[in-house]
Amino acid sequence: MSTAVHFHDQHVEGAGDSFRDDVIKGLGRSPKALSPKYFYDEQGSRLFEAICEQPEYYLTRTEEGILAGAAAEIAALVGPDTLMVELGSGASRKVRLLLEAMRPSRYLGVDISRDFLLQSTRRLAADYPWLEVHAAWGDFSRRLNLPPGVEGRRVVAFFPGSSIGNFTPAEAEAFLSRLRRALPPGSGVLIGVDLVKERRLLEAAYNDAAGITAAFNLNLLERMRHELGAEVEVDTFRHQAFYNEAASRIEMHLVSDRRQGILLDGRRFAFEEGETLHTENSCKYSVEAFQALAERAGYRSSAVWSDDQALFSVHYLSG
Ligand code: AVJ
Repeated sequence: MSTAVHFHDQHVEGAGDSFRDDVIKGLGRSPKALSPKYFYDEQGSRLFEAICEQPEYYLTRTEEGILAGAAAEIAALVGPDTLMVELGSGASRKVRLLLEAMRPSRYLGVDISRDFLLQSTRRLAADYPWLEVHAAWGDFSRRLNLPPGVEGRRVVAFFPGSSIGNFTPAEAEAFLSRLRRALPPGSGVLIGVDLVKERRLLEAAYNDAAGITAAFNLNLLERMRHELGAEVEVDTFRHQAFYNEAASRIEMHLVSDRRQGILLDGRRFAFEEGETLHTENSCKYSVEAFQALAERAGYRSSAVWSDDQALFSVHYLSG
């Protein structure tokens, strides 16, 4: 098997163009808000990898522990010779914990960050010469269809990291049900879901002492400057992350420390002192609440794994 990656260009318009449209829409809204998918330019993807290494950010290492411990069980449930599709594949690190046990015949990484995706899948192909590696550059929250030539097999969608938490519960249910209809019958979903827990632990994870999450959040403003030519003074905004208990979610915002405007395309988007741009929701679930959501989306919850402190969960959903 060759170690070349099969590349599929699935981005809809220029990624930069939808960024511009969504920034203009999001800054025009009240309250101001922007999708967290725009965190992940090259620099943002790198900062996210650094977040995963922070001592406060328990999610990554906990999920990796769960996957490593459950790999044989997962493999037995799923069976070999599948097409494994990783949504938001990033550095394609977690899938490595499963490949030897699961022995899928093909892997498709889908990510919005083009160069990062290519580098990661190339490394994967080099390290697993028996695996046919595909990379699809695109926004899976917009389109879910498999690229031509990669469809038509038993599919396991791998959606780790609690990225599902970026959707509200209603959006998550709609997304999962769309995913189920986009994949061939008999497909399953292996999905990581962060669990509801003490406020202190949750808030620490999104306010690391090294300031990496702050840099990740503020990088959105850097992107606006560099990619869109926006006039914005990045250091007049600060990172904010807190647990909204009523909504079971971490919210991230960029807070303006003064009354000011962001200038973009001849428009001025006014901020009051203390006004925020809402940049992310990261929803937390109980195991039962997530199983119920998955069932409403048409799935059967076949198995669930957790760590001994019940910080994080991994679910296998059958379609
Ligand atoms: C990749 C969406 C799961 O919500 O924990 C990390 C992103 N944001 N720190 C999360 C993130 C701030 C992460 N997800």
